Amino acid sequence: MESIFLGLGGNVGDRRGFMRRAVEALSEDRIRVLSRSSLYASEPEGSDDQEPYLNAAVEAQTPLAPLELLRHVKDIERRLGRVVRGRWAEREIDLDILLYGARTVEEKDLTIPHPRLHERRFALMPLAEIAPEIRHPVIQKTIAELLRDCTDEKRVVRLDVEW
Ligand code: PH2
Ligand code: MG
Ligand code: MG
Repeated sequence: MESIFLGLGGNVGDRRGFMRRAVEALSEDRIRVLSRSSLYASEPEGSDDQEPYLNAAVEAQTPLAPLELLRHVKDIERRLGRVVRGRWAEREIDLDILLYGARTVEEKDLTIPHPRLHERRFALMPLAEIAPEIRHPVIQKTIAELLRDCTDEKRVVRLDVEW
């Protein structure tokens, strides 16, 4: 079965608790989490007056099709207590589908690979930790190469903590 990669992020409340509970919730039903990256602290992208984020990436397998997976992760965000705010607003927990095997998806509510993955150090750094050799199916570079070539200047720091 092909691997999927999810990006996790949040910058409100008990950030590490939300990240931990997100992985637990993912593992509960129809998703097998195979590996997870370290936690990363990152400067907020898109808005300067927000708290720093925690970010991470996980590798998983699932029988859910891409749009089913999207509904499923949105449901987990809701259950964990994500408050609905604007698009670039702060958030308790954000679960993004970064890659779904080598598939490309172009739907109204879902683009895979994630359209900003290659531009975001906070997404690439955790992903490169667990999947450096995976190739981006559109850009055709590996994740390690995308990270090497990434010009995003926002700071991202790997944290040496259990989670
Ligand atoms: N997510 C965003 C907007 N900005 N910045 C960081 N550092 N990490 C994020 O996960 C993030 C962001 C929208 O999803
Ligand atoms: Mg996001
Ligand atoms: Mg999202």
